[in-house]
Amino acid sequence: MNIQETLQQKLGKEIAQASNEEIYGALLSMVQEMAGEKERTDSKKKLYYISAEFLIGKLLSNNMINLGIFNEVKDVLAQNGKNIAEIEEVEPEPSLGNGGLGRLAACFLDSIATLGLAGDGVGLNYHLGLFKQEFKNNLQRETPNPWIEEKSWLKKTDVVYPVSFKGLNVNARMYDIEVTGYNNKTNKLHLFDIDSVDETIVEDGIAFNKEDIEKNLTLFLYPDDSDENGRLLRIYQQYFMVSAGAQLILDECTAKGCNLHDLADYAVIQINDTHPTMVIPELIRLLVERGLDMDEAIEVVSKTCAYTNHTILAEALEKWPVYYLKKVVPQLMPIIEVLDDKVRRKYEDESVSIIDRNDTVHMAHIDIHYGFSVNGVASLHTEILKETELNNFYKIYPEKFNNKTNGITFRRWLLHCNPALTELLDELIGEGYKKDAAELEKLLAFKDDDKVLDRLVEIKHANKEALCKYLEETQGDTIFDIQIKRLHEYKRQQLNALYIIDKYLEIKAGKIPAAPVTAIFGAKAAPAYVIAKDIIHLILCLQEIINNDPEVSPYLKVVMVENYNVTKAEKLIPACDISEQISLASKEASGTGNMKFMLNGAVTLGTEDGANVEIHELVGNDNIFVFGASSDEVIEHYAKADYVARDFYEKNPAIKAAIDFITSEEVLKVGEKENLERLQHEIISKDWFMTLLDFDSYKEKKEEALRAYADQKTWAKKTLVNIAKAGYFSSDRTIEEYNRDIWHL
Ligand code: 26V
Repeated sequence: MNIQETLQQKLGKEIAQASNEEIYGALLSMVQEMAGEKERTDSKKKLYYISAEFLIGKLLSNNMINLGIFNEVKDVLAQNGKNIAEIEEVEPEPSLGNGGLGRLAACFLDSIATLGLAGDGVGLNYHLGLFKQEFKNNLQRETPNPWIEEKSWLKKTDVVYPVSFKGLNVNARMYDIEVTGYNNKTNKLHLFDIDSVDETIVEDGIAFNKEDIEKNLTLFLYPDDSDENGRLLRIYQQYFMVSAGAQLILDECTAKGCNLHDLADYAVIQINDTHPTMVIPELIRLLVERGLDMDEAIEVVSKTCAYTNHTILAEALEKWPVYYLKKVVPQLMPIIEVLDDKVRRKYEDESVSIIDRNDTVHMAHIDIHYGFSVNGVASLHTEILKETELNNFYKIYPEKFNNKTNGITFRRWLLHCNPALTELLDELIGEGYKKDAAELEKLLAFKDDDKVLDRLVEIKHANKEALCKYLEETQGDTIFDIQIKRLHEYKRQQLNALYIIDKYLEIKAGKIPAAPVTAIFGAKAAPAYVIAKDIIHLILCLQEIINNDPEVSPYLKVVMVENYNVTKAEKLIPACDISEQISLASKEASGTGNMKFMLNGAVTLGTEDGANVEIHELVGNDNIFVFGASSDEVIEHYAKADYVARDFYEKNPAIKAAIDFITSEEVLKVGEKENLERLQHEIISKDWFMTLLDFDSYKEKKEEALRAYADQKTWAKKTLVNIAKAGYFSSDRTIEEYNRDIWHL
C-alpha cells in the first residue's frame, strides 16, 4: 500500500474530505507503525541516557524526515488540497523539558539512533510538564501545560516496577516513545509514570497539594521548590525515576546473559547533570540485594556510570540535607554513608567529601567519586571545571575529566526548520552533509559567488516574512536581533534591555539610527525567581512603550514572544540576523542556541563564553562580533570581590540614564512600581553578573554589527561562512566522541 492508500484506509474517507485533526491522527498512527516495524539497534552493551528532561519538540515531521517519507507525505497532502504546515500545528508540543540540558538530551537521542548505536533515554512522563507562560498586565503568569492527548506518541507498556519510599509503596509504569534515526534503525525513550496521578488537584495557576505524592508525583517538571515540601517532592521524583530506571537496566542486562558482576560490559549510564545521581546508590542497593557484596557492588557501579556537568552556577549544583533523604529514601542513606566514609578515609580534603559538616549531601561529589568519567560541555567550560570549580577533584582524578563540546541535530535544526536553505545546500554541495556535517565546508567555495549570496539573502528574507506572519507582526525591512533562552541574570537579558532603553532615549533626543532593528526575546522565568520575572516585566513594559510610540517605532521595535518553546524556536531561528549570546564570560557552560543560529546563517554577537569561543575560532574575527570581559577577568573580579556596580552607575551617564529610566514616569504608567524598583535596586547595588561592566563594549559592538548589516553583500558572506563552519556542531560529532571516549558501544 502506498502512503495515499494507507492514509485513506486509516481515515476511512478521502484525504480531501478529512479535517486536519483527522489527518494528524492518521499520520501519527502510520508513522508509529512504521517506526515500530523498524529494526531496533542491538548490541551486547547499551547506553542508558538518564535525564530529568527531554525537550523533544513535536515529533510528526521529524519522524517523517528520519523515516524518509516527509516529502512524499507533503506532496500527497498537497495533491489533496492539504497543507502539511497546518497539520503540524495540530500536534501539541510535549512539555518534558526546560532548557538547554533537556534539548541537548533530545538532540543526542536523535544522533544516537542515527549513528546506529544502542542507546535509550530514561526519564519521567510529566503530565503538565513545565508551566505554560502567559502575559497579563506585562507580567508572567504560569498555568499548567497539559500536552498528553488521546492520540499520542506515548505507548503504554506492561512493564511496571515497584518503587518504595518511606511509608509509601508505588508502581512505576513505563511508557515508550519511538526514537527514529535518520535513515537508520530506532531506539526508545522510556518515560516512567504513576497510574494514580491526578491532574484535577491543580488549582489557581500551578498550585497543588505538594504532600499528596500518589497524585502529584509526575504532574510537573521542576515543581516549585521554595518550601520544604516542594524540595521533598523533587527527591520523590528523582528517586522514582532512577529506581525504575535501575530496575529496567538490570532486567535488560540479565535478559542478555549478564551475571551482574560484569554489568559494565552490558550497560553504560550517562547521568545528565545531578538530577539522576541517586541512580548510583540505588544500583548499589539493588546489586547487594541480588547477592553482590557491598565493595564489589560499588566497584561495578563505578565502572558503569558517567557524569556530565552542565553548569558551574553554585545554586544549580544540587545538595540535599541528610534529613530530607532520610524522610523520603531512608534505604539509600546507609549506602551514601559508606560512599562518604570511603572518601573520607582516602582524602583529608573536606571539600571533596560527600556528606559535609552540615549534614548535606553533595550530589555532584557522588558522581565524580563513583563514576568513571566527568565531562564538561564546551572546551572553556571543561577548562574552568578542571582549573577552578572542580580543581580539587581534578587533582585526584585527572584521568576522569574530559570535554565533549555540545552539538545539535541538523535534522531538526536545518532540514526541518529551514527547508529553503536545505534545498539550496543540496543543490550547491550535494546531500552528503546530512550524514557527514563536515561536508558543509564545501559551501566556502561559493563565498564570492554573487548569485549564491543573493539566494542566501532571499531565503533569510522569506523566513523573516514567515516569522512575522506566524507572530502576527507586520514586517518592515528591519534587522532581526534575537535573544531566546531561559531567563537568568547570568544570560543577561537585562543587558539587552538596557541597550534598548539607551537606543530609545537616543531616538527621543533626535539621534536617528542608521538601520531599523526589531529586538526579539523569548524566555520563561522560573516561577520563584523574582528578579528574572522582574526582567520579563521590564521587557514587556518596553515593548508597550516603544511599539506605541510613533517617533520611535519606525526605528526600533520590541517583541517578547509568549510561551517560548521548541516549536517557536524552529520559526525564530531561521529568521534571525543577529544572534544574541551575551552571558557573563565563564557562566554559560556551552549554549546550543548559538549553534542553531549559526547553522541558519545568523551572525553571533557574543561574549567569549561557552561554545561561543569555539564558534569564534571556527569563523574567525570577520564573521562574529565579540565583546566584553574575558572569563579570566571575570573570575578575577569574583576572587577579588572588586566589581562595584554603583561606580558604573555613577560615573557613566548613559548607564545612569538607562537605569533611571526603569522607574521613570513613562514606565511606571504601564508597569508595577514594586517590580521595577526592585530590579533597578538590584542592578545598581548588586548586579552579581556584572551587566554594567560590559555595557559600553556591548553597545559599541552592537552598533558595529548594525552598521555592517547595511552592506548586504559582505553580510551575506558572513552568514555563508557561519553556515559552512557549523558542521563541527552537529550532535553526530558529539555522540561519536562520547562513544569513542566514554561509552565504547
Ligand atoms: C538545575 C536546577 C537546580 C534546581 C532547580 C531546577 C534546576 C533545573 C536545571 C538545572 C540544571 C541547569 C543546567 C543547564 O541547563 N545547563 C545548560 O546545559 C546546556 C546543555 O549542556 C548548556 O548548553 C547551557 O549552557 C547550560 O546552561
